[in-house]
Amino acid sequence: MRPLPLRLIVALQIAGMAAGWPVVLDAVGPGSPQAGAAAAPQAVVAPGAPSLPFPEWLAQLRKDALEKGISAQTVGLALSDVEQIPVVVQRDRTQAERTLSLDQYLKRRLGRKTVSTAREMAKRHASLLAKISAQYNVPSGIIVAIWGLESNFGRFSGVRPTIASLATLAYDNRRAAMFRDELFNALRILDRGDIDLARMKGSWAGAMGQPQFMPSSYLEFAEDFDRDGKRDIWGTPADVFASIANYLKQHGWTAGRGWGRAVKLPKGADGKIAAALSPRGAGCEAVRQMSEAASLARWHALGVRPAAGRPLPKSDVTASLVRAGSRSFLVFDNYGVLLQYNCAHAYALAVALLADQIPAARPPKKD
Ligand SMILES: [Ca+2]
Repeated sequence: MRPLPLRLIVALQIAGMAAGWPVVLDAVGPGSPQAGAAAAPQAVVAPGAPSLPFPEWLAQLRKDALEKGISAQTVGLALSDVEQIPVVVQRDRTQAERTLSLDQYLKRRLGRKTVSTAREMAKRHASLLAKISAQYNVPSGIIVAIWGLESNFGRFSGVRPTIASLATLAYDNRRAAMFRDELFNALRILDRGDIDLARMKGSWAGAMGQPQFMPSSYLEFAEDFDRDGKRDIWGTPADVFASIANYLKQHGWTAGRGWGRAVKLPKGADGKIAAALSPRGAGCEAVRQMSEAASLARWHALGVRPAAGRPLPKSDVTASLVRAGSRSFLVFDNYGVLLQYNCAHAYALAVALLADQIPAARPPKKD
């Protein structure tokens, strides 16, 4: 049996590091084909040459879109003058990366300024967040933390035109089928009138708006919370927060359970734990690295104790161990929901640890 993964290496794009937020965020998002900021270095597959010249390929795409029921108006508007964006393919191929330890990564992403901005934003939107949190049964702190990490609290959600980015990646051979599907999904969104072509922007890899939803996630999980008929994840806070909350709710967030706790392990615990519990072995990479779930009583028997403060809850919840750099965590099922937003421990822990520092939103008191 292999010991639990002892060290998680986090790859960060160099440009993203330099810019602080924006480029890191560029590729992060639920369902995003790039795990973005937290992606493990990825093998680059040399693509074959596209079989058709781009204009002919585009003509065929227009035909296919019409056959899929997308309106002639949308096809004409969105697919007439599309040009490839060379930098998109470049980003997809080269993904300049360097590795940071998870400790370094968390330190960078959870600086004092981020925490204070998160608290300020939670206060500013308290009334709305309280309402959404109650309706979807997702903590407001988690919503704010995801929003903050995905778009720097709404300040940056990507400048790439989504249709052109997806067309570029669909024409490229590396993952053509997946991006072609997402392109059709993006056209469906335009067809519904949720957003104008000019405002449909996001990351180079197609993740859109402040929650950084891929078009397929948008179609499934975006919400029109302010009921103006448009699911505006680009500029309407009510829709942005409710869409994030809905994504988590639909992926099984359980109210009142929290995400997990920082723990400390006794000396020499690794061998004992590795012998007792295997890594999960299935799911996305970050999930595979987690231990099997076990009862808190079992963890207690293995010598695992809370790192500080609150004791482990006395309940029948099960937890998995996540080893992250110098730190260890026992995580509950809700942590797995965060991994579904973006399957990387660096991301899920950043969200969880930021959320822990944001007081729950309460509606303002009425006089
Ligand atoms: Ca709306």
